[in-house]
Amino acid sequence: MHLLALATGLVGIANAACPYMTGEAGEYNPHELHRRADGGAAGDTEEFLSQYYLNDKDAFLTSDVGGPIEDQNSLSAGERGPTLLEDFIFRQKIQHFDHERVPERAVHARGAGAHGVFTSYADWSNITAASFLSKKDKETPMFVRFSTVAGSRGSADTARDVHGFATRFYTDEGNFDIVGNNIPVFFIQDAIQFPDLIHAVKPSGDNEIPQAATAHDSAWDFFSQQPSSLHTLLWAMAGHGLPRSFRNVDGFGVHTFRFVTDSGKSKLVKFHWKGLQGKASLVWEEAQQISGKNPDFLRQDLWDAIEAERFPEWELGVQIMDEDDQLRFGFDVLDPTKIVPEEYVPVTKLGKMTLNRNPKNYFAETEQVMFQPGHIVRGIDFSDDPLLQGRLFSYLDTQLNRHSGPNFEQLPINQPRTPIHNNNRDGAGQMFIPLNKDAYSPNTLNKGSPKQANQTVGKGFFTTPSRTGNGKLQRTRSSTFEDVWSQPRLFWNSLVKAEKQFVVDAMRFENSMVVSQVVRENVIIQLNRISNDLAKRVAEAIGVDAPAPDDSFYHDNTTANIGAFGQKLTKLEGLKVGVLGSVQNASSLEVGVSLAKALKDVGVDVVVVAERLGDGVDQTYSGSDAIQFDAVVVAGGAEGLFSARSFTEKQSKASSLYPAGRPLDILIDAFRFGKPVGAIGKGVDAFKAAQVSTEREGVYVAKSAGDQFVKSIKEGLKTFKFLDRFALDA
Ligand code: HDE
Repeated sequence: MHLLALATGLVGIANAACPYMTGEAGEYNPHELHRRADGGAAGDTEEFLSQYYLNDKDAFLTSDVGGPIEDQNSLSAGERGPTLLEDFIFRQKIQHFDHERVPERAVHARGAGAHGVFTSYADWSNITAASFLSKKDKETPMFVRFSTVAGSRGSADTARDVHGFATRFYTDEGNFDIVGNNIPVFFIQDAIQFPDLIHAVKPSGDNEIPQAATAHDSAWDFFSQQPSSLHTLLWAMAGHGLPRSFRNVDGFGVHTFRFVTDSGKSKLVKFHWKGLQGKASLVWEEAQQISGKNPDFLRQDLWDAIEAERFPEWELGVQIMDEDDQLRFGFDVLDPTKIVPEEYVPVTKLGKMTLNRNPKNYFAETEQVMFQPGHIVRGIDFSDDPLLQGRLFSYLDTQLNRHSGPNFEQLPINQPRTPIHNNNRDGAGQMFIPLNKDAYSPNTLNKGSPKQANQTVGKGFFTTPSRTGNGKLQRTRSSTFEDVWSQPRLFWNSLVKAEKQFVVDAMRFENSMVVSQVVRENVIIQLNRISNDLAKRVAEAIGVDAPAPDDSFYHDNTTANIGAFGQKLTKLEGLKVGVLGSVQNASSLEVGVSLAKALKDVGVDVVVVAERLGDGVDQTYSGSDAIQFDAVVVAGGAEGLFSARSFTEKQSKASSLYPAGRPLDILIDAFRFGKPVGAIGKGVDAFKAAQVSTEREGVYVAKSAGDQFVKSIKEGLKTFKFLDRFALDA
């Protein structure tokens, strides 16, 4: 085995003045933008898409071909007779309905989209000719779709899964997509294995169980037979699989790409989206409850944040490496199961993306957007990563299946904001009316147009001049891809104790669903190559003997910036504090009012919960659970609702407006899910009933909701999860 040459005690390299940033460059000859019928430039996505908006305000109902209709009843022969085939209104309506669905995405079927804008921090023309990076403050419209991978379109947002982070730049030189994930590595190294991975992870072939979950035999059978999956698996189990919000994830291009300058110089790059909100994840118990009670948890959060103009932001960064660096770090940078530790190559921030507008129509935009790793622009090029190479075929191919023809790039959400001129013709759903009857090249009859561009004339796309390809044809995995255990161990070594526990807990849960003893044993064999501690702790819970350590696999290296927990949030916008009050005591509801005022400046919403709606109550106990809040405060005056649960006749009567014990459940769950909790005045009695010590970290008690209390709650929200609440293995 070829072990990583990672030095121990990696030292962070300050991301100081960037060596690649240059001053303002001259104008970059942007291609002409699409023009609207009224002559206005449509660089802005909304302005462009608004050409296609269909507004039904104050209009008559019409057929698909424009005739006004009245279609509330079908046409029948006689009042009680059969419906007539002649009824074109009926036929059109039903036929359209029958064809409303397109195939959902084979993977990443469930997602949520948003429009935004990218702003370049500088002129980056010394590292790439990409025009959207050619000038400081240059703006480029964007569309982004976040997703889960395994679940079908109707599954839940908070299934434990890798999350898609697909971004499109509508640049003035065509569309550029970074179709990435919230985890920087992938399960396999060669695209030919993708169907195997997905068949293993998706529900069983006979009964389609379980939905959106890897907790079943086939998934773990594959993972244990294909150990290249271990690194990604660890990231997913550690918390990155359960983000609190799409706004709290980072994104990664995963593969190594290339930047190419106008003069043909190239560098290898890895793309990163670094969230300016900070990372936050859920814990498993919490995520499971959310899946049942609010399957739309993540899409709702994104939608609400944008509606409230709390626009989430990410910085686009790149790790920049020389062409000669491909094997320099002790692993192959073309291997998509590897990160390049930031200690080796820091991330250079190129610009910022702000998501600032919700789609108008889910199907037309979010469902029909078609990302492709093959959508690249001049100045960006591929690498020979075999996973990327395969994706270049798959995404194009799958679009043909989803949209029954080759014209899907003409859909409004997919159209580039640059004019399209080529000799592609016809096909289902052609939206343009091509005027050039001589659709071939070379031609003289249309004066040679559309003309071929090249690197200088027309500024055409060009491949990195230094790229070469030769060698014997062979079906082999590169020997430089062999070591698939060192980096999972690097990841494991770098987690804090509670995160390690989450990984252990997740593996115990998932494998406890695995029926085959052989599969469970194989899983432990692989985990033992990462860490004997991990393997033993999981083995103990799943009926497998503890393995002996295998020192030939182990090292003590660590790296920074890989955890999902333990870093403070940088923005609190859109987080929710639940104030548990009672309509029997008006002053308890007042606590909500004063907290709402005090937390407004940081964009935190306060939700007042009581027995029934009205009088300043936002939600009832019957409709509330701890999962809806990022912090919970018990207001003085509501303590009477928190008697220890006894199910006496008296208590059932007292709580007939909501399930017995609900207020106490909210407090206990909030505490055990690691959230900040607090009490005002007599509200502290609730903590006695909950048997929670007010001495614990993240538990705040005060006489009134004054400045000190508010400060504590804000600090608690920044910490987000109090990791001491989770029991660790001895
Ligand atoms: Fe995908 N992937 N993928 N994938 N992927 C799809 O394309 C595929 C991979 C990713 O929001 C599909 O339009 C293959 C890595 C995202 O619309 C499909 C391989 C990464 C999305 C497909 C991979 C991704 C997809 C399904 C192995 C992170 C959702 C429908 C070679 C870098 C995009 C579709 C959206 C979607 C194939 C591996 C991310 C079937 C063959 C690695 C974010 O074409």
